[in-house]
Amino acid sequence: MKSGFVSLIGLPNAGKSTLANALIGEKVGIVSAKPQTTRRRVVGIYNDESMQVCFIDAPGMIRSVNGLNRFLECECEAVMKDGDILVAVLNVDAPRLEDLLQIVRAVAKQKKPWMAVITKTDLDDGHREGRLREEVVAFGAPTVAVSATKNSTKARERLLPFIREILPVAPPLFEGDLYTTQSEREMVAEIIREKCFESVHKEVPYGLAVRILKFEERTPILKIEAEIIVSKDSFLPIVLGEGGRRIRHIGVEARRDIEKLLGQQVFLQTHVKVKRDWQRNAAIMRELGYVVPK
Ligand SMILES: Nc1nc2c(ncn2[C@@H]2O[C@H](COP(=O)(O)OP(=O)(O)OP(=O)(O)O)[C@@H](O)[C@H]2O)c(=O)[nH]1
Ligand SMILES: [Mg+2]
Repeated sequence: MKSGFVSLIGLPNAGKSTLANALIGEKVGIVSAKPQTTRRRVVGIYNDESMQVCFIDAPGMIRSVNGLNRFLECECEAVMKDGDILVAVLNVDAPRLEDLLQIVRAVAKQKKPWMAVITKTDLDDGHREGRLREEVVAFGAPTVAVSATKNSTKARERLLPFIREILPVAPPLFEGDLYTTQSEREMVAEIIREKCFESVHKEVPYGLAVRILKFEERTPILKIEAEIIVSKDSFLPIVLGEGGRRIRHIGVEARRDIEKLLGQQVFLQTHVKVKRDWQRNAAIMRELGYVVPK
């Protein structure tokens, strides 16, 4: 039996969460067309008869000195340290080849078993893939190319044999039926954040967070109360929308996904609250779980 943690490292918006979801076959991490969607690491678990792979989906690699971005940078670095194996996720649509090579160098530097996955190949005429392969070959790591959205089954079939090859021999770390280490509360908060992102991402790029205030198991309906936190007064009417239309839409979309996730009827209440500059407020950041290690 083989088992271990496999960290997905790439640029923001590289398609790491999409790839993780495709490999696991369940939606464990939220996805959006905007960079910096993933904030805290998400562990998604793949099981079969001969291995258990615990994929760690991380925020994209960025450089920053403070606030939420500093947290994202630390989280990405920590994930690189915590993985037994690293996967450099290289998106062919990255604006600069050099940025992808930086990912490759950062991953190779860790001196751990690693591989490269060239992703979003459906967006490429083969040119960028070819260039990347030429560069990565010098590092001596196995490389596969996939599209996680066009054909996720094929992506899984291509990638998993390589992972199996480099995964350490070890007993499974988690029960076989578990596919993520996130709690239901955390997943629910993330689903709501995803719907907010989809709805208001142009106007409220990064100043938004979600926390669950109540999670009351009351059969047959589960009652959930969530708070959408925004960092500026001017964001409040944007999230609410005209006559509360937007927040209602977010609620409807989120509830649909939450019910699918939990397999039960849900009553979801959402409030929007302004906490000015919460990204620079250590106490709120801590409460949201965005803690920068000392
Ligand atoms: N065409 C195409 N789009 C993809 C593919 N994989 C992901 N995407 C899209 O790329 C965007 C970013 O995907 P995410 O999975 O959120 O990317 P990420 O690397 O997790 O991003 P962060 O969490 O922000 O660092 C989304 O719009 C996805 O639908 C792919 O193989 N092909
Ligand atoms: Mg992500």
